[in-house]
Parts: sequence; C-alpha cells; structure tokens
Amino acid sequence: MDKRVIDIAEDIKEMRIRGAAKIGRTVAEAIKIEAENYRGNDPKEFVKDIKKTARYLISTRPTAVSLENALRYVLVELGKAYKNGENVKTLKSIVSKASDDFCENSNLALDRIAEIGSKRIMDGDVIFTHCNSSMALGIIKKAHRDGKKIKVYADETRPRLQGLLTAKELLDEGIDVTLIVDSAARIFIREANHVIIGADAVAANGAVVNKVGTATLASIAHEARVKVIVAAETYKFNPQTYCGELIEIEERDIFEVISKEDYEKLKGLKVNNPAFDVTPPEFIDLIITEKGLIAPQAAIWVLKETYGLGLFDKEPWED
Ligand code: RI2
Repeated sequence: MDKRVIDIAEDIKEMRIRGAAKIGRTVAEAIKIEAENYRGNDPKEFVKDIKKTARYLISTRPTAVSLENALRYVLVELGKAYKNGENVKTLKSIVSKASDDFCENSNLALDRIAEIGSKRIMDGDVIFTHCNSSMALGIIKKAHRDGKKIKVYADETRPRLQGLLTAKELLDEGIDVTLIVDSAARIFIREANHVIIGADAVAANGAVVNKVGTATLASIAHEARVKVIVAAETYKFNPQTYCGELIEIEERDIFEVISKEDYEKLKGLKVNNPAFDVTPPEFIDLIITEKGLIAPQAAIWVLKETYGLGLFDKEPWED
C-alpha cells in the first residue's frame, strides 16, 4: 500500500483529519493515490489491491458512513469497468474520475445545504449547535453573510472540545458566539430558535448518528419546543440500515476522557468513551440535504433514490 495512504489512514484514526464530510472526501483522494501509484498490469491484482486499501481505510473510523459511501461510489464504478474487461490504465483513470466526482459532489452539497438551510434562519434568530460540523456551520455562516443578525450558542462537546473549534470558526466570521459547558444546555436552550447540527450517519428510519451528546441536546430541545435541524448531504445516509441494522458506534481511547495519571491512581475505575450517539427521528424536525428538505421519516426515500431498493449481496470492497 502507498505510504501516503497509510499516513492518511493514521491521520483519520487520530482525528487530525476529522468531520464526516471531510473524511469522505479524504478517503476518496486516498484511493485515487493508491490507484495512480499502483505498479503492475494485471487488472485482477489491481482490483484486489484497491479493495484491500478500501477495507483498510474503512477500518479507521467505523461510524462515519461518508467514508464507506465514498469508497462505495468509487468501487462500484471500478467494478463495472473491470467486468467490461478494461485494462489497468483504464481502471486507474476510472478510479481517478470517480474520486474527483465524489469530492466535487460533496463540495457542491456543502454549498447547496448552506443555501437551503440559511433560508430557514430569520434575522435575530438564536441558534444552538454541537460539536464542529462543516455542514451546520455552512448554514450559519451563509445566514450571517446574507446580513442576518444571529447569535450562536456552541457547547464544548466533551471530551475533545470540538465546540471550541466551532466557536473560533464563527468568531473569525464575526458572528456573535457564546461557549458553554455541555451540561448547561438546558439553561440556554430556551433562548434558541433552532438547534442546527451535522450528522455522521443517517439510518433508513430517520435516526441520526452524530457526536455524543447530540441525543441529549435534541431531547432537551424537543422538551423546550425548539426545532432540531440536521444538515446532512445524501452521502451520510447509510444503505446498510434498510433492515434496521444498528450502526456501529465508535468507542475511542479512554485517555480522551481521563488523564493517565488519574486513571492509574483510581484502581478499578471503568471508563467508556463512545464517540457518537443515536438521536431518534421523533426528536428531529428536519433534515437538510443538497436535494432539499426532508422529514427524518423520509430518509428511506433518499436511500431508495440513491441506492435503489435492493439489498447488497456483498459490499464492493469484499473479495
Ligand atoms: P460534517 C463529526 O465527527 C461531528 O460529529 C460532526 O457533527 C459530524 O462529523 C459531521 O460533520 P468527528 O469526525 O460532515 O468530529 O458536517 O468525530 O463536517
């Protein structure tokens, strides 16, 4: 495997590259690097190498489905060309083009979601956000650039404090932003008109997987009758959930939660660190995709449009 691909995988695993949409585009670029630098002339061996690389990239972060969907997009195109008997040179160009197309579509989705979502925001609105989502912040920034005066509450998002990234990003744009601890959400939610968040995955039943703490925030918002809006391009919809299969939740290193020093002192302490949680569709008012607005219950429609009705016999990266 190309050394650069291994470095990219490590950067994704360690979250030096993060944010579901960005991870999707990055693995699409990584598989292109692997293809372009492949030495050999046997199409069968080439496909084998690309599948192996895809499985390796998928293993870095199990929950963010845009990662799998990026590779699915590229490998489906590769599979068709391989079946047509194309040579390695052509197969390489197919991988390159599919990778570029995926990245272009994802970037266009970001702009389109910002455009569609910003129309939901009125002058004077107060917005609550969680973690650091490019899709959610795209909406907020666009509304601000359109001249709407808005105020944002960003919660810290323990344990990695990604809310601080959000606060910095919004401050740089000149947006009025207040950072709060996660546990203060119920105090400030009453001021909000909307909760706007991103997604790592959307299931067929409209449940949204996002950074841990989202489900609690959505439940508090529901109680306070504040609308919960999810910004998610269609690559976030998980075709493996047709049968109601649960999405695997990534469990991260416990030392993101507690220092090694404290942990060693507290003999017998158990620590869990799930990176994500699942918000049920009842707590979500709207999902904004690049194709338009949908109720979470219509997620199955997006999946059908994108992947058809059939279930996959096997994933395109399986041998
Ligand atoms: P965009 C992030 O995951 C956060 O959970 C964020 O809400 C979500 O991806 C969506 O981000 P992580 O990589 O795709 O920080 O909207 O674990 O940028």
